[in-house]
Order: sequence, then C-alpha cells, then structure tokens
Amino acid sequence: MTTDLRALTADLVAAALGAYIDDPEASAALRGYARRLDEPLRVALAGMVKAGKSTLLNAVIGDEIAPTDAGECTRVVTWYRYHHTPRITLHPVAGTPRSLPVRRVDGRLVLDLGPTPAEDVQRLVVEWPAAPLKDLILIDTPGIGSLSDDVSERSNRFLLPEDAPSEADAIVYLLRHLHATDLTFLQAFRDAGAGRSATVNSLAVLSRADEIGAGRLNALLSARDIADRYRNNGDLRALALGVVPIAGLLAQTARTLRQSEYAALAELARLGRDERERLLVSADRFVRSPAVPVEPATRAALLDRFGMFGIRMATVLIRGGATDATELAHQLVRQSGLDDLLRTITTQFGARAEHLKVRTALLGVETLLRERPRPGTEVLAARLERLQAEAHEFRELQLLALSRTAGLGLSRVMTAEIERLVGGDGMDPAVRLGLAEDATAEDVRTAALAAVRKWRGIAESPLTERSLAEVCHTVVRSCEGLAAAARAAAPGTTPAEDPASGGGRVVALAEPAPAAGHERGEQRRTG
Ligand SMILES: Nc1nc2c(ncn2[C@@H]2O[C@H](COP(=O)(O)OP(=O)(O)O)[C@@H](O)[C@H]2O)c(=O)[nH]1
Ligand SMILES: [Mg+2]
Repeated sequence: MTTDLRALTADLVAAALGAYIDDPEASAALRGYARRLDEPLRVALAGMVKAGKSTLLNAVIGDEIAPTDAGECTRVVTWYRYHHTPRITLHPVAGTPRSLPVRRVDGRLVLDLGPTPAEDVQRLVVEWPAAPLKDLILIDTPGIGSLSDDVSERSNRFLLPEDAPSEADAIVYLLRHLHATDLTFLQAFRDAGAGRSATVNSLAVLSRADEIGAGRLNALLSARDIADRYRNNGDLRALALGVVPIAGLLAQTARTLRQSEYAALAELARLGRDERERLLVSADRFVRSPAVPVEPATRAALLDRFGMFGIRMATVLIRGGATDATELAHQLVRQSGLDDLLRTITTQFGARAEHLKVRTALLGVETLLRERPRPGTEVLAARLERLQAEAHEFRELQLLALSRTAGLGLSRVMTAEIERLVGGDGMDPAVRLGLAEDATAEDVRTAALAAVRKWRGIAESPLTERSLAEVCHTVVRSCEGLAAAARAAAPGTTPAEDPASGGGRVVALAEPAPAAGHERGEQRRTG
C-alpha cells in the first residue's frame, strides 16, 4: 500500500514535471521532490539558542562533528548526510558550491567558513560515514529566538518557507522550559503543512535534563515527571507526538568516550564516598581542590565533557561494576535518555518515513498547482486530490491531528484508543493494538479482528453521529490493515474470519471530552 502510494506520488510529480518543463524554477522544485522520495527522511533539530541541538546531533551520530556553542557556523543551517568518506560543502546564497577542508581539533570537527560571512551561506552539507545517517538526514538549525534576530529568521525561513513545503519532513524540537516562543514556532511548523494532509510531525525533547536537579543523580527522574506534565499539557500535546527528556551532553560524551577519561573517572571512583561528595559540591571545588589523584587540568576537561551530573553518574556506575570504558559508555547512554529518544524517533518517524516524504512531495505539487496554474493542470489537481483523499495513511495522520487539536469529542479512554490504533503511540502493530511487545502474529490478528468488530459496531449504531462514524471507518480500515498484515506474517494460521460477519457490540458513546489533563499510555520504557 505504501509502495503504491509512493509510486503514485512519483508518477504525479513526473506528470507535473511534464507540465512545467519550460518553467526552470518549478521544474527544479519538482525534481527536488522526486529526489526526496528516494532519500532518507529529513529530520531537523530546532529550538531556541543553546537548547542543546548541536550537542544532541553529535550524540545521535556518535561523533563530534556539529560545532557547539558560539561561532559563525552555529548561525548556518547545516545538513548531515551519509557518505562513505567525509566531505564538507559550502553552498553560498549566490555562486557555486565549494569544498571545505575536513579538519579536527581536539577530536572536534572544525567547520571554517573561510572568507564567506554566515549571511552569505545558504547551507553547509557535511557528508559523513556514520551509520545513523543511512536512515536519517539530520539538519542542524540556528536557534529560534526573538523574531527580529537574523539568525532565528534564517531558521524560520528554512523550516517555514512561505511558498513551498518545509525542507524538513519532521522536526525534533528541543526546549528547556516551555516558552511561548516554542509553542508559536511549533504551531507555525504544523500549520505550514496544513490543508488536506494536516498532521503532527514534531517530537519535543526536554533538553539538558541533567540541569534540572542541580546535578543530583535523580535529575533524569525529575525531568521525566516534567516531560510527562508537558506531554499532558493541552498546548504542547496538540503540537508534538511526544515529549522525551534527555541529557544530551552526557549522551554525546558517552558516545565518544575516551579510554583516558575512563581511567581518570575510575581514579575518582576509588575515592571514599564522603571525599567524592565534598569534591562534587561545586564545579569550582571540583577543579581546584588540592590533593586529588587526578590533575586539575584533567578534571577541568572532564567537567567540560561530562558536566557535574555526568561525573557523579559515571563514578557511581564505575563503583557499581562498569569495569571498562565500553560498559560505562553503554550505561551512560542509557541513563542519558538517548536510547528512549532514538526509540521514539524510530516509532514516530521511522515507521512513517514513507508517508511523511510522500506528504511533503504532495504538498509541493499542491502549492505549485495553486500558485502557478496552467491550462491543462486541472487534471493534475484532480489526481492530487484523489490521492490525498484515498490514501489511508493520510486519513490516519489527519485523524491523529484532529484528535490532538480540536479533539474528537469522545471520552479520554476512547480517544486514547483511537489514537493508539491509528499509530499515535508508534506504528508497531502490537503497540497499536495495546498488546505486549512479544505478541505473536496470531495474537495481533485476533486483536485486530476484535477491534474491527468493535469499531464497525460503533460506526453502524444508529446512535452514532455521522462525524464519529467517519472516524470509526478510518479506525476500522486501520485495523483491517493490521489484521491483513498479521495474516501475511503468519501463514498457515486458520483462514481469516470475515470481519464483516462480526456483529459489533455497541458501547457507550460520546461522553463529554475532558478539557485537558489527558492521561496517555506510557510509550517509553526506562532503560
Ligand atoms: N549540562 C548540560 N549542558 C549541555 C547539554 N546539552 C548542551 N549543553 C551545553 O549547552 C551549550 C549549548 O549547546 P549547543 O549544543 O551548542 O546548543 P544549540 O545552540 O542549541 O546548538 C554548550 O555549552 C553545551 O555543552 C546537556 O544536556 N547538559
Ligand atoms: Mg548549535
């Protein structure tokens, strides 16, 4: 089904290219949409200045290739894509692209724009042989902040162009405290993709989570509580598919941990508990205290790479049995929240990558047809409309968006179930059906058929309003798809029972929706 949708979309883009072949700008855009369909999903990291975007990007890639903190480069939109050898290319606003040298200082990649001021750079493209980039194109964006600022304007122009779909198919939005600016931006990003295929394709990250508890070991737990509160907050809930806390600096350091750092931390871990705690009272005390078996310069370097929270966590883990650098790195990554984040990215974006890419391409064609109609393009517009209306994946996304924004006017329980069934908690069939992770294909099929009966029963009840019946039909289609896929996955099971034969039970309908404060199924597991 998805392959069909993608092939149909590619055909439509090709047909549009035929119609606009003498319009260089339009045909360049269309060729771009065609190429995008074949490339990995584009995920942009966005958020206010110093939210920790570049640090998180390094953590995901597992290498320090995105510049952090100040510097000209952090004012430029930078793309990270897979290539078997490292390559950096500067694309100026005007003129031909040029290569930049690949140079590291102290393990960190240095992006030097040379004589070109940041204003004149359209984008930097860093191609890197890092496995995670095979599945995702990551885009680091300058901070969003005050609207008058030229840096944030650049991000806005890139992520929210006025006359084309966004260059990013989805965003990971980092925030430290929920700020009005964050909500305004997320709203604009969602509305930029509005129209027929309106959907929610942002994931929020509560970043720098270690700072929440002033370096205490339970900082991540507090962060998780805050993330849960945000997740249930009406405003953010309507704009993001989830809220995941992360200690990005710790994740970055863990993914690039050096043997010498392990050795120094092991030395600190050997100190008595009281002595260690006295040392970790403040950053200043940590670096300056005399008579510590680790040199002050080494301590300062550890502080820079780990932060106080990371040092405390690492020494505790070493004392708890992390006996080498590999094991420590592994445990720190888990503690940082990176595993949870990657899992959420995979379930929310990875499994939907095809739909999100198709959606971008269709939005592009739609904009073009609207802004530059020509004799003969009505046929294309009709084809586009049919595709958007018929593709079930889009109906699911629309339903999810409707539920998250206007609401469905149903009880919490029913709303949560509908969202789950159409993939709001992740696209895994067991998750969608509320089954345990190790559910067999037969379990999935049985549950899917039961859901088909239930929702068809509701749809057909004379008490059900038409708008709700439409919602139910979408849910039924989703469940039929899940049942069919499970049947294909488990050949040799009994022939499918006909879901049409099931007389559904009518359940209580349309309790008034609660104003806010949704309790939703926990979609993450703590590592
Ligand atoms: N304590 C702590 N500091 C962080 C974390 N993530 C980033 N930082 C620091 O915050 C500053 C800004 O980070 P950066 O990634 O450049 O933010 P960006 O402007 O959003 O790209 C840097 O000094 C980072 O070391 C984190 O998880 N914990
Ligand atoms: Mg940055």
